[in-house]
Amino acid sequence: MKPHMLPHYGIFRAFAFLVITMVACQLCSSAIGQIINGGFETGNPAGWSFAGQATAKDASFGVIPTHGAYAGFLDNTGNGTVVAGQMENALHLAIGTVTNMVPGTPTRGTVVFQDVAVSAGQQLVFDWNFMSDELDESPIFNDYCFYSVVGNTAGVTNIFLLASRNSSTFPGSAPTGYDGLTGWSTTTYTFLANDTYRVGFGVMNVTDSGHDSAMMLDGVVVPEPGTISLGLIGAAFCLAARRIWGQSK
Ligand SMILES: [Ca+2]
Ligand SMILES: [Ca+2]
Repeated sequence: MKPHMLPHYGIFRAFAFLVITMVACQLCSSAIGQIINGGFETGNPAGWSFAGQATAKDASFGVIPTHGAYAGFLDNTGNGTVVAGQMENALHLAIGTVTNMVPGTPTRGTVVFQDVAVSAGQQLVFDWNFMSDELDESPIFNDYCFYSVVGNTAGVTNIFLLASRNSSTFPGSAPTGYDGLTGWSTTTYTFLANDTYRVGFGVMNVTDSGHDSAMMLDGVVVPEPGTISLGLIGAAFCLAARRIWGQSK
């Protein structure tokens, strides 16, 4: 290479690095899912789709949110609730999936859900809390709450019981109108394949449609892959670019 070409070549290489890095970052960010309003800090379920009755509560309700001022609140009693089949349709679950989670006949409740595009190895993390007005009633009223993860293309269909009137302990101080509260727990789910998943949360009445139970949600996130991973990807692109431009000299 002639000496007088060097300044232009250096600028061209720097520009090429910049473009490649920007494209790499764009590719990474487009593969990273984000839960919208996972902490319900709008004071309502904005960003969430739902079937049933969903709102948000602040500490004045009697339960302190784990992240910020509000937590999501899913109700299983009231005219706005839906039957199991409507929940299953909303969450892309097979008919009978919600119905068969616990012994007894589920009646009505609420689900909230979002679709999120993730890479294999990313995690869903959320805080939940279950309260019930059934603890001094018969065990046949086995109200429960659950979450589900259903892949768009990868054939993943998961539903998990989180708590029920009969299987959980209720050491927490319950808000007015409820007999007991499980207290907050953090649950983590790891996605095993790249895909878009419908992530759902639900609370259900059993045997009758009265004596309210409710599920609270807060801090629902799918954290981005670690900055170390992004750094490694960036370094790999830089090395590749150096080799390409190095060979072209
Ligand atoms: Ca919150
Ligand atoms: Ca009930």
